[in-house]
Amino acid sequence: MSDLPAYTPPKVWTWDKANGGQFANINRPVAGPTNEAALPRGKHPLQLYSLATPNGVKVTVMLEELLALGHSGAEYDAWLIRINQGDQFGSGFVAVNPNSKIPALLDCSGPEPIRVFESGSILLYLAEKFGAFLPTKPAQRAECLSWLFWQMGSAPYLGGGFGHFYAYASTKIEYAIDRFAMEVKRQLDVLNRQLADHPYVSGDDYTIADIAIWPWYGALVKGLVYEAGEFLQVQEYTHVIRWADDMAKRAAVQRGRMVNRISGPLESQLHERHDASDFDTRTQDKLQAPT
Ligand SMILES: N[C@@H](CCC(=O)N[C@@H](CS)C(=O)NCC(=O)O)C(=O)O
Repeated sequence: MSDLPAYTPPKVWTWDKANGGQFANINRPVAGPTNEAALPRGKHPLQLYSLATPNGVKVTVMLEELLALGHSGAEYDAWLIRINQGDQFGSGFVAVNPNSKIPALLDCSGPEPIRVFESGSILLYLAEKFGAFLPTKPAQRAECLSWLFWQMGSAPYLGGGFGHFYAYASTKIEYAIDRFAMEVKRQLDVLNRQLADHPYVSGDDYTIADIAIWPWYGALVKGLVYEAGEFLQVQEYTHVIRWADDMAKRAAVQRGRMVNRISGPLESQLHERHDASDFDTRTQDKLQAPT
């Protein structure tokens, strides 16, 4: 049982600015821009404004996979949005995503730019635009979209629920950690059962469902998020681990996870990507090397 003092909510909630923990500078109860800041634009048809969190990595993996398939129209500029510094509240970013969260995409290939926000929506938009990684037969397409939307509905329990209370909250609340650990283990079991019978999440083909799910649940079973591998006993989910390992071997996945990455080994960090050659010449180990 928790020994925290009992809390009785007041009649009307008020914002205690100081109570935001390590996210105090970005959490607030209102939307909209806080400052004027235009977004940069590069030369490619697609402009991505992002950071290599699991939601951001989904999109850079998708773009690298499209390029690997030969879709030159998927060439992109990836600009870094430092969410801990509040870049997502600049007026330019809010114009592309009124929800002030990465990733956000601007498709400048047509007469007027098209904005796309929400990682699932971006994956679907790109899959439809290029006719790739989304099955065309109705049953397979429905299965793929079901898993894509499963991810979008499930990951907030993992990130905002389990991850927040287990790793980030300044006070460890047993009730909250129990509730979300149970749900995350249930989600892992859902995936494990599916992957026991199928090479990929939605069946025989590699799709946007795999691309959406891997950065969250693939990383989780490899013990890479929230240092929670032992706590959740992730080694039990053997089929998810097999699939995560297969995914990690893909060259496009390896490239995608480097883009907009600002932590980890310097050779894995490509803060901005404007050209395919940047992977060889502009990682942080190269940029920081003494000349
Ligand atoms: N449902 C959204 C979630 C995006 C999201 O939560 N992005 C986080 C980083 S992973 C963010 O930008 N947070 C900044 C903030 O909340 O101010 C999606 O899948 O695109």
